[in-house]
Amino acid sequence: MSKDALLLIGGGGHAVVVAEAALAAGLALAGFLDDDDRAPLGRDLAGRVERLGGLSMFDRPDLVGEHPVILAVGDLPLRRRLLEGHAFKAGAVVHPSAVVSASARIGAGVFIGPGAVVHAQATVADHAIINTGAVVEHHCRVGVNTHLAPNATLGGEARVGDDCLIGLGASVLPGVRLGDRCTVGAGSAVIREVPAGAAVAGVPALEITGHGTPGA
Ligand code: JB2
Repeated sequence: MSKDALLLIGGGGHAVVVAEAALAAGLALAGFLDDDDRAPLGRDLAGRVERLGGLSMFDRPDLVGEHPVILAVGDLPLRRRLLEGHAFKAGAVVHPSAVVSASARIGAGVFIGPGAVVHAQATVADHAIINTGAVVEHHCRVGVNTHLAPNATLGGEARVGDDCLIGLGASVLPGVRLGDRCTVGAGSAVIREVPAGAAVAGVPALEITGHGTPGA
């Protein structure tokens, strides 16, 4: 197995999407880590990728030290926990149908899904997910471990902090800022600044409480 082959952390639905995108981009897969020996990835891509150990990177430090790694679970707090305390080389996956400006800055371990667009001078920080069909307009910043769910759109110069979830089809108007750990409900339109840790939903998006996970 080549040292360049990608190790996926997780074997659920998101991992299947990341693995297929990696293969479409011509990357080799080393395998995946998941506690569940019946995780969907092993079934859906049978013969092309196999489970090599439990979900924690501590389970296979040999593989984590040798291969580029991508977090392939969707749950943001879990992703953050998996990141903590590990030194590893992160590998990015960009689906070949995504459009990424030559002037955009793409961090380590980022996933950019089919049909997504990242425009001029945008920054996508480490371990962010720009999921299927999401749009990051010019001069935006997407924070570390932030997830733009499918078809979410950031207008030009919007800034989203770390560990945020921008839900399916949600829009953030140009220039609007969101702090760290925000959640935006599916289909929302965010028209003004959102403070760190807040959950907002609706058109226009208003702060909500007792929200569960409205985003994805
Ligand atoms: O504590 C845990 C945990 N420990 C192991 N929480 C969660 N959520 N998952 C854990 N796992 C492993 O991560 C499970 O064994 C499972 O194989 C994997 C999560 O897979 P699942 O298919 O449940 O979710 P996902 O993270 O791959 O996909 C979610 O996020 C995507 C972005 C789904 O909501 C998808 O619909 C979404 N597109």
